[in-house]
Amino acid sequence: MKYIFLNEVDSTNTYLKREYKNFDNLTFVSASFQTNGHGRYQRTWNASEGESILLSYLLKESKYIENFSYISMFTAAHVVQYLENKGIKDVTIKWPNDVYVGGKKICGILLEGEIPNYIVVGIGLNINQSNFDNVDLRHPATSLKILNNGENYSQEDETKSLISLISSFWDNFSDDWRLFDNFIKNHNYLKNKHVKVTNQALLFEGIVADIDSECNLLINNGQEIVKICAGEIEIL
Ligand code: BT5
Repeated sequence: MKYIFLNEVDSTNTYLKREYKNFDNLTFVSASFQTNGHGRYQRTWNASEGESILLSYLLKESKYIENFSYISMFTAAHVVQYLENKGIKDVTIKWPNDVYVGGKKICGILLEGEIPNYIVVGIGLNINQSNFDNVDLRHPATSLKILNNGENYSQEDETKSLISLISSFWDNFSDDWRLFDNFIKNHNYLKNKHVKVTNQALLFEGIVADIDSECNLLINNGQEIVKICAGEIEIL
């Protein structure tokens, strides 16, 4: 495992995408500030300097790069563990790429890359932000500071603690990854919620039934259970 810290970068994801040929599997990059932090579909990821975990890691070994959904869900599951280890309650995974606390977004995950060559996994996690007034939010947001009565956190310490959880998971990765099945299912924010799926050509409504062992979202549309492997979910 290699860890690179940058004071400022356009985006830790973009940095690893540019440099992936020069780095090994499980290289982690974090930054104090991003000038072009982004989410999916070119959306902006907002984070003031020093107030967030802004972290990306590189996966290059083909045995890992099977499925975007697994990697996104495993990463989210580690963010959940990291938050629960800090005593935070009501932490859930909003399929496919967010972590929520008490129904508010605390973390977003972004996977980019070129299969089968590499995947970059980016994590933005709010630690010290206490005001989101100037942020164009699609969903309410929260941070560790808000949840912990105004306590400030060290960006460096928190980033290292999350890296240590994630890297030990991938170091010990084996076919037993299915042990995570229940953990992910039990933290499914969308379970039993009425949702709309907007997947480019696909557009329908239904009630979320579960997440299956391949990390697909299962939705009951009233006639059958439909399996969704990627896309945008809106709660109705
Ligand atoms: C995501 O996208 O949630 C993935 C965000 C990934 C950010 C990390 S930071 C390190 C790495 N480098 C990058 O450039 N990116 C990754 P999406 O599901 O598209 O959600 C984006 C939406 O989240 C925005 O349109 C806003 O509504 C909202 N948002 C922006 N900043 C936020 C924040 N700090 N906290 C909560 N929500 C935020």
